Amino acid sequence: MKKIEDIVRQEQNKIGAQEILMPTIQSSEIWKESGRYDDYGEEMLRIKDRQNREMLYGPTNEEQVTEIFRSSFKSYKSLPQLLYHIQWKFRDEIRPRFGIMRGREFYMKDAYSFDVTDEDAFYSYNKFFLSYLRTFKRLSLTAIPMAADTGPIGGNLSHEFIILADTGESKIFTDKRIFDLNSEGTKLEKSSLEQLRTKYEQYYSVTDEKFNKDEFEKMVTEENRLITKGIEVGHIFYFGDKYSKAMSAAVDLPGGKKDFVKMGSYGIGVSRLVGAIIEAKYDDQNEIMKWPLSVAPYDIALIPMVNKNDTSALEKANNINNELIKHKIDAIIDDTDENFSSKIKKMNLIGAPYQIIIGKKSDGDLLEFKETGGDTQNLSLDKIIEIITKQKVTN
Ligand code: 5CA
Repeated sequence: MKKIEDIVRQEQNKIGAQEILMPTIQSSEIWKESGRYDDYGEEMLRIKDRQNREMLYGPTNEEQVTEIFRSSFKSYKSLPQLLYHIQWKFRDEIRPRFGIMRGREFYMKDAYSFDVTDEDAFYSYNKFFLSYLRTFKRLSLTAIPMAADTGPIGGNLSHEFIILADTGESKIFTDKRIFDLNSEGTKLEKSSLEQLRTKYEQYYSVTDEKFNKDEFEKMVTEENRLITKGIEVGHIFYFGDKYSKAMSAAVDLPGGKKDFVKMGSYGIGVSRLVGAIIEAKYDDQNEIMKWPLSVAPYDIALIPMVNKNDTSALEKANNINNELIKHKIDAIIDDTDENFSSKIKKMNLIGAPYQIIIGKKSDGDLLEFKETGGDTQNLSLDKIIEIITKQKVTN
């Protein structure tokens, strides 16, 4: 999860967002100001401190960040501001399911944008749109932006980023051709970002709350229609001055007037992504989980044949590991004396994307190397290091 978090962070930084860290426990006062203290209902975990003040465990941070903004920024000259944090959230979900996929406590990246005009705010929205496509691509996922409902966050412009999975909880209606698109060549400039949005929005692609049968049939020819299920890994919203007006977050404009700032919010389910990647990458027929190298718990598994009387293969594994460390390749060594086939089974599930198998007769320079689930090749350690290093660079 920390590796996923790092990629999410890097892609936020690339669009100019700044990292902050807001607390998990919030005061009810700001939620009363926005009007959501009552609206949020049973999903909010409410607690009291020793002075009997009403507090809550944050399910999201629109109010908290608006509070920080209004006490820190007074002028249009400080805008835009793109602020994010990566922090635990709590929602007392009616139906927590599938472990980390829908947990009550979960880890989220949430970002918030502040602009003077709607036009600037859409530019900010589109920056996140691009950064989400880039983030999910680096996690080796195809996440499709779909027009979505805004629910308790509010506003009228919103996209969910969804990856296809039979176990997913979101029902989606889409034009298959959207899967052929990507964000390559898009620049962090207004017109290039607008083109990116237009490119995606030319194809019908919605979640069930937005589904309209007539529109779907009119816009998508029969052979391109896809009705399936997916996992929501990200969700972005534009809601203008919904919070800034209610909470008086205004800035001075050039002519001396003041105006409420225009805001959006942008979430990625960091802990949910761990489960989503497993759903996308697990091969249940062969019982093999191959993590994308960018977030794999280990780059490579070393699987030596070990028994009490002969530890030579284990020694060899240790020597290989020392060499790998020099090249910043992170290995896990299975040093147990279990039988070989159960070791392989276990390592196939742990999911390092590469394996080296070190049997009894494994002397000489060539090693039994394979991509997890692939065919064995006999290669020198130098060659193996070269292959993995090259893969790491492209990630
Ligand atoms: N304030 C907005 C954007 S920052 C917000 O909270 N959006 S959200 O409700 O859509 O959540 C953002 C992402 O968090 C979702 O796309 C989803 O990937 C993840 N998420 C939401 N609820 C849960 C949950 N109960 N368990 C795991 N992940 C969740």
